[in-house]
Amino acid sequence: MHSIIRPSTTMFGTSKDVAKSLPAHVAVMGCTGAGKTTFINLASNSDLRVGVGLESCTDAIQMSKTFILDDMEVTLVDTPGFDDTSKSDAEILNIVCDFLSSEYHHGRRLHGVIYLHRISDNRMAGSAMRNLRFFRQLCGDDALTNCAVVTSMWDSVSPQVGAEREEELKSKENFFKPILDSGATLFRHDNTIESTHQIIRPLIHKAPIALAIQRELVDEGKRVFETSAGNTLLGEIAALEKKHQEELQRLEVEMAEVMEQHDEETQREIEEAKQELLETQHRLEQERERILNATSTAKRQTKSNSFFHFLRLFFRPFWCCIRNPTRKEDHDIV
Ligand SMILES: Nc1nc2c(ncn2[C@@H]2O[C@H](COP(=O)(O)OP(=O)(O)O)[C@@H](O)[C@H]2O)c(=O)[nH]1
Ligand SMILES: [Mg+2]
Repeated sequence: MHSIIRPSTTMFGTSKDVAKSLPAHVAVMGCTGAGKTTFINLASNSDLRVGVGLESCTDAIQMSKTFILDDMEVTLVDTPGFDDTSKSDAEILNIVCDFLSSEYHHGRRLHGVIYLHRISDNRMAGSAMRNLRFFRQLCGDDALTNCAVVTSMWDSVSPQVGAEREEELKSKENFFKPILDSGATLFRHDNTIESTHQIIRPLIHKAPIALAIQRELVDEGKRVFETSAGNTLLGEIAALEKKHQEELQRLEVEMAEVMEQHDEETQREIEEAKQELLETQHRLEQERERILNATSTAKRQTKSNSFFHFLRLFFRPFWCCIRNPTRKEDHDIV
């Protein structure tokens, strides 16, 4: 389950009065190493652990300290990237779905989502494309007006190179263009506290939203694998399994040939390659099982609620008779 860190409240902005409205929650998404935790720590004066080297260190949902911005209480939600070094995409999807469905189930909507992308990346890597796709599927196009696409690490590129990359990201159909066209706003983050607040400020003044994944899991009662994000992940696993199956068949044919030639060294190499493929196949099967068996918290709560509801319905007449045999009308009240 997600950890909730809420040790104190930090004041920013003009007034030190107690915040007037409900706390605004803003989630931060993006690749591992995009600077999500650093952004959150800076904005909220929190001390969530920041990544060192290539290892990711946020493999659970973490909440920042609550801070005051423009007289509003704000909490930022740190999410693990879909390229975590210790958890598979299915595990990350389950963690994110669990958190988002539980929040929505309890009536807590997000004010916005921030998607971070390193401008220092000289190409849109596969992991960046995957994270962007998950971000879009989890939010859904209707929620993009409450989203900010933020480029980070401007200090690691020359202003000219950064501006050229930004232009490309803005204008290409498979990068940020469709997201911006649907209402998301593009920001540059210069690693200062002022810039974090400039990005968060417009989001907290909007009405809170329901993300597509929250509607799918809670309102429509879908299981994780039936959602748009879960379905795409299952499709990817199936495509990989097919590719590996074809590779295995090719190796079998090759093995038959080298056995005829009594080439023992090549036989050993093919056997090793087969073994590796079989292990990958096994991991893919586990990954598929994870998605197929995933049930979001909200769904579990709804199920257990309906189970207890059923028990109450069933036992209520007997219980009422024992307590007060004369008040028969009570039997119908649940
Ligand atoms: N140069 C530079 N490094 C940054 C910036 N923001 C974060 N980092 C570093 O990038 C690494 C990954 O940051 P982290 O916040 O853990 O990324 P996360 O995985 O998205 O949470 C850490 O070593 C940070 O110190 C930035 O704006 N400029
Ligand atoms: Mg992090």
